[in-house]
Amino acid sequence: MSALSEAAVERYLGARGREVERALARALPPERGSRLGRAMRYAVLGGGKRLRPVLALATAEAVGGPPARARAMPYACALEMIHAYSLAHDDLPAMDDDPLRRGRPSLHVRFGEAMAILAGDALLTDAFALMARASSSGDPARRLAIVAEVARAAGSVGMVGGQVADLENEGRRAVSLATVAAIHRRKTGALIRAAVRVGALSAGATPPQLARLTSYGEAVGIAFQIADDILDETADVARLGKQGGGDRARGKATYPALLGLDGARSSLQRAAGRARRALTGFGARAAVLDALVQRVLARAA
Ligand code: GRG
Repeated sequence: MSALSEAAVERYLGARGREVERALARALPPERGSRLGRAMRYAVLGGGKRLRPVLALATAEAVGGPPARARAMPYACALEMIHAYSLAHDDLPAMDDDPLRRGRPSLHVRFGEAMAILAGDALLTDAFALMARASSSGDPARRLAIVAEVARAAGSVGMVGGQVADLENEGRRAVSLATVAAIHRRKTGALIRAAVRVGALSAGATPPQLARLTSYGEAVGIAFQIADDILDETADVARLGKQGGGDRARGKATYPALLGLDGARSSLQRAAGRARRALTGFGARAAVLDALVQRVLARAA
């Protein structure tokens, strides 16, 4: 696989990010329409790394080139709308009770609790409508497989189930590494895995390609979570001069809490290695997927 220069990766991610922003702005209800529409736009637009949609687009491109990337856009937007709903609901007083999101007041702080719940509900529902309407990927059976994939990743066996498991384990002593890994596989990993698989499915990946890309998506999901935990931990150490704020302070078991910072960094490296090895065989077309792994690593460096 030929490595991309830092500048080329920057250009690619910048271009994809702008495309995603434009497509999201079109997919959401208009700004002037209603307070609900404004709340939905506030939750989605104006922030966020857009990791999930960019993963979906870059995977589609790795399989089928730029035309496949364009066809994957409705699915990429739907994944980001679901991600935005999950963050809005996660910030609610009944969950993490977080007044800030992406450097701004959280949705419920800005629009009120009831509207934050309803805007999240509407984002989730509209995401499925967007995928159901996505005629660009042709074959209705393929579209149905994608919709089922996203439903599985977002629902009771995926993200929501993972969030429930996380809440149930809060404050418990001696949570094992296996439990933490299982929670994150569902809570954050499932949607990241789905982003990769949706990109692959929409581009018509062969079963062996899909299997390799699934391994990539699973390893990226793990790497992303470990990096997030490390960032949380090191930011707290820098800010508060002590170990463990963020999730750890809320009584949640994290990778650094279980493994120590060095152990978490080693696990992160191993997950990144698995992700990169899964791309063998895709050649230069997977250079962006490879660069995204490097990005995840760099965040926690
Ligand atoms: C409430 C149904 C429901 C689910 C919530 C994903 C999730 C489940 C909660 C998010 C809590 C959290 C902060 C998890 C850590 C990892 C994570 C998902 C961070 C946020 O994702 P990024 O970094 O966010 O991709 P941006 O803002 O860049 O989109």
